[in-house]
Amino acid sequence: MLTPIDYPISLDFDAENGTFEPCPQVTPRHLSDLKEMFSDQSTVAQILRENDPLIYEIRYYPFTTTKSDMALAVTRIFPGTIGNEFYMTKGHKHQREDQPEVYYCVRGEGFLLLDTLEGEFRAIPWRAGVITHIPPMWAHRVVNTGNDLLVFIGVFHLSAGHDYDIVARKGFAYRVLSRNGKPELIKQD
Ligand code: PAN
Ligand code: ZN
Repeated sequence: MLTPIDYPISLDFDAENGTFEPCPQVTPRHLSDLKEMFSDQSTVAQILRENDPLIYEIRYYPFTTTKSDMALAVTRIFPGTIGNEFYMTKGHKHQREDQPEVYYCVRGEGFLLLDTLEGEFRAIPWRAGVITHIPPMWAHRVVNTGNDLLVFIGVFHLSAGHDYDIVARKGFAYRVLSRNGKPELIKQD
C-alpha cells in the first residue's frame, strides 16, 4: 500500500542496475501482460506455451504530499526479441489531456517512440544521457535495441492516468524490428 508523505525525501539510486531504495512498489511486466502489442502472434503463443519471460520492470516512488502527486518511475527493459521485434514497453497515452512527462535514459540504447495516434509520429534515438520531454497527448513507448539492460527514469503526475487500450486498438505507426541484428523502423499496415 502506498502511503502519502509530506516531507522531503531522497532516494538512493543505482544507475547501473536501475534500482533505488527505499522502493515501495515494483511492477513486473511479463510477455503475457503485453502479448497483444507484439506483431508476431504465433511466436508469442509458442513462447507462452513454454514460459512467460520478464520483459521489463517498473519501480515507482509516489512523492505524494497533501498538495501534489508527482511520481518517479524507473523502468528496466531487458534485452531480447519476440520473433524479430525488440523488447519494448506496453506504451500508453495519459488519460488527462494536460499531462506531459519527462524521460531520462540512464543506460542502454534504443528508441523512444512518440505518436499522437492521429497521424504524427517521432522515433527518437535513445542512449544514456538523453532527456526527452513528452508533450501531453502523445502516446509513448520505449524499445530496447541493445544487447544489454536499458534503464530510464520517468517523472509524471499520478493524476495523469494511463490509457493502454487506445494503444492496443490503434498501435504505434512504426515498429522497431531486428534485421540482421540491426534495428529497423517498419511502418505498420
Ligand atoms: C512510465 C511507464 C513505464 C512502463 O512510468 O509507465 O515506463 O511503461 P508502460 O506503462 O507503458 O507499461 C510512464 O510513462 N508513466 O507515465
Ligand atoms: Zn507516461
